Amino acid sequence: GVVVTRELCEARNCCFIPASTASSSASRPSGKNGIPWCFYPPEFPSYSVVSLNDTLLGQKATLVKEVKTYYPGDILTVEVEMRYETDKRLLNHKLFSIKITDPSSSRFEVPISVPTVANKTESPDYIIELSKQPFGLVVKRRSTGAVLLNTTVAPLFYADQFLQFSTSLPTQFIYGLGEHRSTFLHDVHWNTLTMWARDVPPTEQTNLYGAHPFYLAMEDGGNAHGFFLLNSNAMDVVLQPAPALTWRTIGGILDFYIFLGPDPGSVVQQYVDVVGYPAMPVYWALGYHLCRWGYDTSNSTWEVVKSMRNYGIPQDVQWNDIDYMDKFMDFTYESKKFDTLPDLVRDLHAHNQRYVMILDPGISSTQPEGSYWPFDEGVKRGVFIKDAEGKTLIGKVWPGLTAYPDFSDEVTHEWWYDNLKMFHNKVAFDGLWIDMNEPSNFLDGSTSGCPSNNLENPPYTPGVLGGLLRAKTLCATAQQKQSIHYNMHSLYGLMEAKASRIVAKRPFVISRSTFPSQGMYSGHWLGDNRSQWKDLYTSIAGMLTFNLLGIPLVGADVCGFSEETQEELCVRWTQLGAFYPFTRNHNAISPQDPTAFSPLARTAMKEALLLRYSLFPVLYTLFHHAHVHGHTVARPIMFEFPKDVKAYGIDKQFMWGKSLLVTPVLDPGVDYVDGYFPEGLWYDYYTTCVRLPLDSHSCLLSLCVFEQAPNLTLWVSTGQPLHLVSALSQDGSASGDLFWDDGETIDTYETNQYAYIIFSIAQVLSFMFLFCLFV
Ligand SMILES: *[C@@H]1O[C@H](CO)[C@@H](O)[C@H](O)[C@H]1NC(C)=O
Ligand SMILES: *[C@@H]1O[C@H](CO)[C@@H](O)[C@H](O)[C@H]1NC(C)=O
Ligand SMILES: *[C@@H]1O[C@H](CO)[C@@H](O)[C@H](O)[C@H]1NC(C)=O
Ligand SMILES: *[C@@H]1O[C@H](CO)[C@@H](O)[C@H](O)[C@H]1NC(C)=O
Ligand SMILES: *[C@@H]1O[C@H](CO)[C@@H](O)[C@H](O)[C@H]1NC(C)=O
Ligand SMILES: CC(=O)N[C@H]1CO[C@H](CO)[C@@H](O)[C@@H]1O
Repeated sequence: GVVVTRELCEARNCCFIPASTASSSASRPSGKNGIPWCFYPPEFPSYSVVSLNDTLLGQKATLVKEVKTYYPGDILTVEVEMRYETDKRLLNHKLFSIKITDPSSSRFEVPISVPTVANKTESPDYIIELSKQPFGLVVKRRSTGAVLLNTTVAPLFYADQFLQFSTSLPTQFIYGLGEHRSTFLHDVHWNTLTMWARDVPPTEQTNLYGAHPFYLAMEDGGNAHGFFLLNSNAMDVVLQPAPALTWRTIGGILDFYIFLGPDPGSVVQQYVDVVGYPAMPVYWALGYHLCRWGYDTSNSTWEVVKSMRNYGIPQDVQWNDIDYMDKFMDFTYESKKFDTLPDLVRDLHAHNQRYVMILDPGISSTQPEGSYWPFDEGVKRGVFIKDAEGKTLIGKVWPGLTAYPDFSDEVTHEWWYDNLKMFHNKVAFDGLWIDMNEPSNFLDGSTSGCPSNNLENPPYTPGVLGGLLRAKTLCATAQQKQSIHYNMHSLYGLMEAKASRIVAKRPFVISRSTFPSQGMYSGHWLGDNRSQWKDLYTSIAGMLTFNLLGIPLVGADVCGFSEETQEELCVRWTQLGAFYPFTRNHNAISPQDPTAFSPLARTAMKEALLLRYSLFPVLYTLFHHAHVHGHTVARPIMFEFPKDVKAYGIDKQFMWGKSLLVTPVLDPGVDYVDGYFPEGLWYDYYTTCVRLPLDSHSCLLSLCVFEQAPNLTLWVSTGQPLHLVSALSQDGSASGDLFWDDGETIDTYETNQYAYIIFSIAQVLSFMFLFCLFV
């Protein structure tokens, strides 16, 4: 981080409070805990409102600043458009959005489609107060008066490469702001979260694979609100103990949304309504996935599959990492060591299992002309990202020197599709794992470096790992169809995922790099973690955060990716992983699939996976609600108990939906768990839930949870009878639901090819009535 000194601070006309003299009684946040504090004085040059007019959807203001600040490219006149949005759906009166632009020249805007609204709300849930001189905005919750946003605490900056505003926060309880490795609840004590997609093993205080400028906040009294800055440029989000938050981005515009909730689940729904609803996954996406970097041959990959079958351990999907490729080149397979790959895939299909392999964006650029169609054809069609001079930019990844497809261009999507189709004719894969799409580069920028200018070396560089925008990626000046890489960088994974959804049935894509709206196109795994107990624990926060970001199909590498796992850790991880929405065992060193361990461990893992398979109807129904209503699948306890402040920091337990609470073992050498149970009547799923066997022709029921007889694959399991597992509340009632369709046809909900069944039980005078409603 940047060292704050009196000189640096005062050079910017700011006030400085050294760490030692800071007084904790001051109302202004001061240099507590040895951290000095630099802030803008009230008289710092800022914008004033010079005109304010009503519009169809709200108001429009012109802001003018008289005096330039020290940032180059200061824009002295900006326009603010405030929209009091309403919508025919659930979001009525709950959304307020603001767009601040430069009226004299158009600036980069993130190319994702957000809903356009037609009408202005007449009775919003919020009150807006505009401060004219200096410009500032206060947003209050009408029902409680809580101040959700107050930007008058610091001046607005709107320079070409430096856009900043700050707000006080009504709470210390802030979540979201991915992708970072941290506890689920963020620390607001001088915590800078930098966003800029980056290939790096998950590390604290570091920008990771994806960028998600969205937070959810819990207010006093259990209300929740959300805030989304739709901006893809490199940025810092600085959490301060006041509590306060500063957004600092180096490009684009300021375009933000406030979601009024008022409960946390509704905030996520309102966010997802803006960025896009997650796709309904193909049913087998929810099965057990097995992968390894280091299967030397297709035969050894196959051996594991056969061994899993022999031991009766569920497995729906087998994967390969880059080992399968010929010299690590996309759309090839190593014909000697992986000679039987097409046969393996046929065998998987014959057993109702699936095959997924990795694809990296980098396309080898050094093969003899005429020998590697993907590159030759790509050059011909002009699909690759260009350097500042218009030549194909060359970087380096696993196959050596590579060019990078520009997925912001439709032409590239066609070329990508053609490649996939040709490869599919050889190896009939079922889904794609798109890795290295930050995009990752073993070099900084390109083989020939990058130009020296203000895009490569902006006046201010956020706290990105490596200190340079081009660190282990492409030059900021690289040219893409829709804009320069400086603007497009963190969108690469999103655009590649979009290009990769190309099959007739529901596509299966797992992406490392992600951006808001990614859930429409892919799931995500939490990256190259380690086989350590700490990584087991932090995976829960990662999973919960991505559910909050509208990407519910998420999980960590079960048993850990790097370093050697231990048997006990791997058992515990499989038990937790059985409750990841997406569960894949993957690693880089010795085999760590369930069959590699002792009979005791193997059996424990098998039981955990059978439990997951028996709960498939629950999980599948939760994904339906994510797809249609923007609900979370795995969710923090506080989503269901928003008034219970004790639940706000919990990230060692989580829930599936409303009624299933998971309390995993996260420490070595223990055979018990300490968990928190919010008020209510809780049943032990294993011992006290009532199981009523019902065949599939009867009325199907779901209350506490819903089970099916598990089997080796979900295809077989879903043909088994369903059981109702009921857990009644104190008054003897319970309810639940089930979504059921063919599991793979696209848009079954949208085209009415599904069954949706709602159940409720009421107990009157010791008779139990079962109600069943088919919708
Ligand atoms: C508001 O209206 C006035 C007078 O009609 C006009 O001069 C001004 O440009 C308008 N301002 C904005 C922000 O549209
Ligand atoms: C907008 O308002 C008009 C007129 O009051 C109404 O007919 C229309 O249905 C509204 N549209 C939406 C999306 O609410
Ligand atoms: C907003 O912040 C300013 C500056 O700290 C403060 O004077 C003002 O009272 C705040 N407004 C509200 C509504 O809290
Ligand atoms: C894989 O197994 C097949 C069938 O047993 C065999 O013909 C082939 O040689 C093996 N491939 C390798 C690389 O060992
Ligand atoms: C799968 O189903 C078959 C046939 O019903 C049964 O024999 C087998 O035991 C089941 N496997 C498991 C793991 O439950
Ligand atoms: C190989 C690998 O991914 N290991 C990394 C795991 O993460 C730590 C930091 O959290 C790195 O130091 C390791 O290199």
